[in-house]
Amino acid sequence: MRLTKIELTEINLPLIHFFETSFGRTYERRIILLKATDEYGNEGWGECTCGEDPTYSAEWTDPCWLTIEKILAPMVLGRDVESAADVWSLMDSVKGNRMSKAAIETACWDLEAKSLGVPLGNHLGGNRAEIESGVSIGIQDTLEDLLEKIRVEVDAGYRRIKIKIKPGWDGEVVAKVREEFGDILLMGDANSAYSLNDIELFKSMEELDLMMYEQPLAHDDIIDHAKLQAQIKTPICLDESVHSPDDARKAIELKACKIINIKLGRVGGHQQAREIQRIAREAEIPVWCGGMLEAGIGRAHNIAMSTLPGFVLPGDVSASARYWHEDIIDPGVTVSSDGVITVPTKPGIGFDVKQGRIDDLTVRRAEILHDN
Ligand code: OSB
Ligand code: MG
Repeated sequence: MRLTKIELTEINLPLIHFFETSFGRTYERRIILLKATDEYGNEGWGECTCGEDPTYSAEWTDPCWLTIEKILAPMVLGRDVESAADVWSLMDSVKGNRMSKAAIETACWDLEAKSLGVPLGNHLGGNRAEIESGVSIGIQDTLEDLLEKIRVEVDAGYRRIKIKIKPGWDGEVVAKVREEFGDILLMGDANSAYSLNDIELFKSMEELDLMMYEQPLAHDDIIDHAKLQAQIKTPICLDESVHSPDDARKAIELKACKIINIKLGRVGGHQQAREIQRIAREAEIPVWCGGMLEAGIGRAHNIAMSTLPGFVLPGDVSASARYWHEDIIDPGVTVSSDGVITVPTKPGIGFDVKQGRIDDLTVRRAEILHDN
């Protein structure tokens, strides 16, 4: 594979409903889309999953744009690699910046799968025809709002409900949800809002039978999570702390978690995600696919990744209509009344990209060519 052109497009896409985590609220996404073209004119799409500000991770829209345009695209363009699986290694000398790298790397996987005429999930080594879908529900203004939101999603058939927690919106809220909805699959995501000083809170919530506590402690921590996990039965799931296959190996060795959330952007693309999935599977650690409020291209990549064998728990990949009035792919992602997404069977990401919709939402573009 040899890329000849990388096109960047920033779109601004308002969310139907704000999304609030322990670090703040998002009303409108600023999303970088990436189109890669090879020497034969094959094309592939990727989406940079960074946030609008550096609160979930250090990466955010403006520096990601520059990093792709000035650093990563020139490293990849014109270079010959055997396959998409080797694109990661072209960017090896750059530290961090995994969401930026993933935007390029995932586009190369789409391009390659399309040029071979196979669905991306199969090309990655996955074989599921459908994936189980869960929802992530942000912090709401009132408990009533939260219960109402959960009711809608439970009635829609979603297989698992995740709610965001933070100090002041935790034990009592989770207890009310449990009381109202009985034995649904329920979990809490803290986005690193707590410390080891809160250990009594996590112990007191044990009786609420959460499937897992997602990233309770610091975004860059593994060791304190191991200390917490040693004192509670509820599984800890790491999100923010696992960037690489080595991070996953260390977290598993130290018993810092019993479950891992894999996000394509956070880990740097499909090759890294596959590797983390393999390591977790060997250690019998279940993984699931997280979400970053992606538009359709990112959502489609998440669906493909979720077909890999280690993805045994329902993920955060849910219907486009929960987020957008109109998605940038056709059709939008839909979820059946029994909570599954049918994996598309067309080549590559398996959805058509709506160029007209993207044009309407575009605020800037850049084209990076290989000049030799
Ligand atoms: O921690 O999983 C997270 C959204 C933005 C940043 C971090 C997270 C999330 C979600 C939303 O939980 C998942 C989704 O619906 O895309
Ligand atoms: Mg999370």
